[in-house]
Formats: sequence, structure tokens, C-alpha cells
Amino acid sequence: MTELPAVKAALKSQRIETPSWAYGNSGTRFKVFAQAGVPRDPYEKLDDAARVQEATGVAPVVALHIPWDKVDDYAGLAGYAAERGLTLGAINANVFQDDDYKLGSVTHPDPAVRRKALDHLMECVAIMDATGSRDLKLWFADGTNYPGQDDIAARQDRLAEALTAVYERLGDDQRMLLEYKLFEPAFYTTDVPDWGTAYAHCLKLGPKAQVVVDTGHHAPGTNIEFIVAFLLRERKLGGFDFNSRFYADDDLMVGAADPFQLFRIMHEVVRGGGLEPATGVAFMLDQCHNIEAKIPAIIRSVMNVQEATAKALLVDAGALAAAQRGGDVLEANAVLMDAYNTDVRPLLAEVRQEQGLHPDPLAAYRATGHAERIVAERVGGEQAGWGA
Ligand code: PSV
Ligand code: MN
Ligand code: MN
Repeated sequence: MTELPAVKAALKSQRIETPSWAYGNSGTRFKVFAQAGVPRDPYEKLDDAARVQEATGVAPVVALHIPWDKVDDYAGLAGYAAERGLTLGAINANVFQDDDYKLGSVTHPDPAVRRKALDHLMECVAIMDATGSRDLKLWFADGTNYPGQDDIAARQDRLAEALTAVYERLGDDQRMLLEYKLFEPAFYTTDVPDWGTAYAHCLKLGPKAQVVVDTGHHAPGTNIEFIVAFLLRERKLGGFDFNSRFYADDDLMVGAADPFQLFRIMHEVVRGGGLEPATGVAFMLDQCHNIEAKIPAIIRSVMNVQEATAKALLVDAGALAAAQRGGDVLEANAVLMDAYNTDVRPLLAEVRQEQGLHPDPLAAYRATGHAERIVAERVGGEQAGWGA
């Protein structure tokens, strides 16, 4: 087992990135239930993110989605974040919302549409230059709905061409994170449907291109921790979009649907050295809080990631390795389950107190009165832009 001080140190240094869009209104294709007090602009999203950071101490990074978070002065936005103890994280490109993208973006059969999409991706890199963000996160809604609709292989050529152009534009300290998703909005083929496709493109591009694992983007029953172990071993795991799902891309709070899966994922992360900052794994949330209060839901999500991380850190690696070497199937499984079944809440409370934080982040947030203040002060909150 990792010594307790090392476990605590790892928990204190983990960084969880929260998504700007989770602070805004969101919903399903059927209805967006507007909540009182939600942010009206990217600045207010950062104000809310600062509350999450204040309560948890491990969430000082905020991902942006462009153009949902469009502002005139991105360096100014980064300055605003810095004043609140935050930095700006991944810049998420959005080439899925315009009418032009009906048949795709970078894989569209029309070169003019491809050009438009590429221009947006380049604009996102320019925004990264201004904000100091390390990561460009690319998710493409591109795909087809009907057999024969377009040439599957030709679409891969177009994708590779766009990715190469963006890759060449990246600065030395910038990365491209390619996210895959099995289906939706396309229902027949998706151009980046799985980790293998993302991995193959990233491998060709070079070391600055890595794969993002969104935990809601797989077929039911997929062994996500295997993917994590494989990508980490290949140095191609750029990060996570954490959320949980019961059916498809539900975007519910991470750790809500299947905390055991989250633990198994974090076990592979710890095992593969992915908690060490040098590995560069970004622990991002990608969630929508359609019916629950947003800031507390994000705090809860951060806590859920911490709990899974703590349990993973408590796995007795020596005992596990010995059982594995000896072919002791039951003992190996028991070692893992012992860690999973540990109640790590007292440990995390202690860690927070050592950091000068309240042991209960949700109680700490409630005590600030921020929830009541924003309801009184903010009128006409913004829709997150996704899920509607
Ligand atoms: C697509 O489903 C996705 O997971 C991508 O990360 C998008 O950028 C994000 O959702 C928007 O919420
Ligand atoms: Mn995602
Ligand atoms: Mn998604």
C-alpha cells in the first residue's frame, strides 16, 4: 500500500478541471429547465467555478467551449480567472452547431465547409495562445446516417488533412486532444467513433496529439479501464471527460451511475503513473446538470473523483502484484475490493483540513450564501448551449 503521507500528497495535488458549460442552463432535446441564478456570461461562469475551487481546493482549472464562451478579450478573461485563483483549461472547439455542418465539418464533402471548420479550429488555437491554455479539445459530430451517404474512407482522409493542419499550428507547449464517441448525432457511421480511430490519428500526428476518454461515449459494457490502461502505456492518454451514464451519453454526475467503474478507471490511472503531473493526464468533467443545482452538483462530482482516486491510491500494490504473480485469482480480486470497499470519506476530510479547507465541501459552499446571492442578483441566465 502506498504510505499514507504519499496518498495524502497525491490527493492534494490532483487537479480536476470543470467545464464552463456545466454552470449554465442545459437540458435534453425535449426541454431545458431554466434555473434561477445561472451565469449570464463567461465571467459569471468563472465566478461560480471559483466557488467550486474555494470549497474543494482541487478544481482551479476551467475548460471553455468556443463560441459558447465567446468574449472580445481572451487574455482579459484569463486575467479575470487568475484574479479568482483559476486558470483556463482546455479550449473545446465547436464545429457542430452551424447549419453548414449538417453533413459534417472537417469531413464534409464540400471543401468550403471544411475550410470554415478548419478556420474555427485555428481560431481556437489562437485563443489558446491568448489564454495560456495547454489543450485543444476536438470532438467532431461528423458522420453519416445512411449507408452510401458518403465515402467512409474519404472522410478519414479529410479528417487526417484537417488534423494535420491544426497539429502543425500548435505551439511547443500545446496539445491536441482528440475525443471519440460511438454515435450521436450521427447514427450510421461516426468519423471518430472509438479509441482505436482516435489513437491511430494521434499516432500519425505525433506526441502532441493524444486521446480523450469521455466515459459516456462507449457502447454499453465496454471495458473503459482497459482502454485507459492501454493508452497510458502508449503515452497517448491526454485526459478524461468524466461523467456517468445509464444508457447513452447521459452526462450525469461522474461516479453517480457506477462508482465501481470509476474506481477501476482510477486504479489503472494510478497503476500507470497517470496521477503524476508530468504524464499530462487532464481530469476534466463534461457534464450537464439539467434538474439538479449546478454548483453543488459540480462540487459533488469533484468529490466523487477524489473518492475514487483515494480508493485507487489505497490499493495494496505489493499484495496485488504478489497475488497476481502467484496466480491467486481470489486474493488478487480481494486486494482490489478491499480498497474499493474502504470508506475514504474520513481520509478526505482530514486531507481537506490539512489544506485549510472545510472537511465538507458542500457544507462549505452552502455557508457562503452564494446560491441565494446569485438568484437575487442574476436575471436571465445563459443556456449552456448543449443538450437542448
Ligand atoms: C460530445 O458529446 C461532448 O462530449 C464533447 O466533449 C462536446 O464538446 C461536449 O460533449 C459538449 O458538452
Ligand atoms: Mn465530452
Ligand atoms: Mn458527450
